[in-house]
Amino acid sequence: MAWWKESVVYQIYPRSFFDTDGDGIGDLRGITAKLDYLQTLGADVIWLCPVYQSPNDDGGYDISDYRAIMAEFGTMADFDELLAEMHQRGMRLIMDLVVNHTSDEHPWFVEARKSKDNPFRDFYIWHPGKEGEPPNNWGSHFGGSAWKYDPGTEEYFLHLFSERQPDLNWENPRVREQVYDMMTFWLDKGVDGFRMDTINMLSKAPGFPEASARGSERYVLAEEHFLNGPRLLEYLREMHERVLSKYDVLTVGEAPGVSPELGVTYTHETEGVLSMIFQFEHMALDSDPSHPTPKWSKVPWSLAELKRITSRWQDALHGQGWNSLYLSNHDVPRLVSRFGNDRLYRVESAKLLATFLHTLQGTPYIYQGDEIGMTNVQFSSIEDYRDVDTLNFYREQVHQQGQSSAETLAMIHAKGRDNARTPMQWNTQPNAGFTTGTPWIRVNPSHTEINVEAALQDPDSIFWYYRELIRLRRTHPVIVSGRYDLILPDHPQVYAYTRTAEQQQLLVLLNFSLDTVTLPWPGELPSPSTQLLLANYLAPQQPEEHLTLRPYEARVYLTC
Ligand code: TEU
Repeated sequence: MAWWKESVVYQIYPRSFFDTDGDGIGDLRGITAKLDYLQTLGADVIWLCPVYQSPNDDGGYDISDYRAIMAEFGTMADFDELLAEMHQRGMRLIMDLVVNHTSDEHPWFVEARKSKDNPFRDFYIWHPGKEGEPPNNWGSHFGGSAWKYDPGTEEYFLHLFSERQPDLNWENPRVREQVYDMMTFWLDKGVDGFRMDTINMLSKAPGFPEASARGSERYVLAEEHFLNGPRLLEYLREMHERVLSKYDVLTVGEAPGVSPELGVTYTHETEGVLSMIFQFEHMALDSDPSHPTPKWSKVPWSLAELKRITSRWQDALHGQGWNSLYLSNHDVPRLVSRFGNDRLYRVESAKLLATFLHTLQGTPYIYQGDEIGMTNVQFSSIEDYRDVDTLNFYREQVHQQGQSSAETLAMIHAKGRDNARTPMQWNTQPNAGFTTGTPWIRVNPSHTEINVEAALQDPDSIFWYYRELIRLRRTHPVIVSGRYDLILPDHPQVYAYTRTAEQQQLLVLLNFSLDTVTLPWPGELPSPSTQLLLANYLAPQQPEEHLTLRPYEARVYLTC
C-alpha cells in the first residue's frame, strides 16, 4: 500500500507558526524547534506552505525564485536542517508547488515585459485587448479584471489571482521544461512530494472566450474556461511521466470544480497522475451561490448536503482512487468556528469534526492550530488585516460599492482568510509565545485560554483527542481500508456511517447539532456486540435499548 494512504498530514503556514529571530515572522528554524510537538501529535507528513523567495503580495504564493528561500524564513541551510531533522524522526515533508503563476518580480516576467519579442514573452499570457478594454470579462479570484494592462508593451497579461501573479503559459513547452527541472531540484534534495496549488487551472480555453455573465457583474470568475481545461490531463501526464513517476512521493492537487468521476481520473490507482486531490464541493456548503460574491456570503449549511457530498466522494473513490480529508486550511475560516460551535461547545465540536475527518477513507489533513481548537478572529479595524484578497474585497465593497465598513468587516469576520493566519498560540505569554517581536499580524486574543501549553497539560484537550484518533488509524486497518457505508441517511442531526473491512467494522456516530438525540439501539444500527473505541464525552461502553447523543457528541464503536 502506498505510504501516504496511512499518513496524516499537518499543514504549516510558516509565517504564522513560530518565530525564532524576533522579527515577528515565523521561520524554518521555528518549525524545526517544534518537531517534537508535531511528533507527539502523531502527524507523519508536513505540508509546508510556500517558503520560496517572494515579494509576499499573496502570502508567498507569488514566487520570484523557486530555488531560493525567502530571507524572512531563513536560509537554504535552515531548510536542509529541517528536512534532515524530519527524516531523522521518520517524518516526511511536502512542499507547495505554485506553477500556475509566478510573481511579477520573477526574472522570467521581468524579461517578458521588456518587449513583445523578448525570448521570455510567451512564458506568460498576453493579449492586445479590445478597443482599449481588457480582452474579455474574466474576473480575478481577488476581484476586478483578470487582465492587467502593461503600458510598456501596450498589451494585457492574464492573472487569475492578484495583479502581481501573472499566469504562466503552459502551452509553451519551455515553461513546462523549467517547471519539471525545478521539481526535480527539490525532489533530488529529498522532499517527499508536493501540494499542487491551483493545479487544474493550467490549461485555459483556446481564444479566451467570454465568461457567461452572472447578474450584473462586469467581471466574472470564468471557471468554465480555466478549470480542467482541454490540455490539463496531457500536462499532468507529462509531469507524471517526466518527474513524479521517478520518485516515491505524495502529490495532492488543489482542484476546485472537480467531480468525483474526474477525481477518479486524476487519482486512479494505476492510471492516475496524482496521489489525491483537494476537492471543493464541501467548501461551498455555507455560501450562497446567488450572492454577488459567493465566497464572501455566509448561510447556514446543511448536514444532508455534507452527507451527500461526502458519500459521493467516498463511494466513487473506494478501490478506484484516493481522497484527501479536510475541512480547513490557510484559505478558509477556522474549522470549529465554521462547522462546529466555538461559543457553547468549542471542545466537543472540535473533537466531533476531528472524528469525522479521521474516520473516513482517505488521508486526513490537520491545519495548524485546529488540533487545539483555535477559532476565527474579529479584528475591529481593516488596518489589522493582511490578506490581499481581504483588502481588495474591503476596498471594493466600501470604497466602490458604498457598503458600510461594519457590514463588510462582518463578512470578513465570517469568511476572511486571515481567520486562519493569526499566529499559532503556544502559551499565554504576550503574542502567545509566537514571537518576542511585533507579530506580522495580531494574535487572536483567545490565546490566553486556547494555547498549546494548556492543551498539553489537559488530558481531555482537543490535542490529546487528535493524538488518539491518529493512534487508532495506526492500530485499526479498517480505518484506512474499510468501505464507507452511510447509515441513518435521513437523520436531521446525526451523521452515522460504518467502515467495513474483512472481520472488522467501525460504527461512527456524530451528532452535528445542539440537540440531545436518542437513537433506538441497535435499531438500524449494526449488531450491538460492540467495543467503544473513542468518545468525546464520557460514554457508556454498551448502550441499552437506546443510545443518547448529547450536543456535538461523537462516538466510535468497533464491531468485531
Ligand atoms: O488558492 C486557490 C484558490 O483560492 C481557489 O482555488 C479557490 O479556493 C477556489 O477557486 C474556490 O473558490 C491557492 C492558495 O491556496 C491560495 O493561498 C493562493 O492565494 C492562490 O492559490 C493563488 O496562488
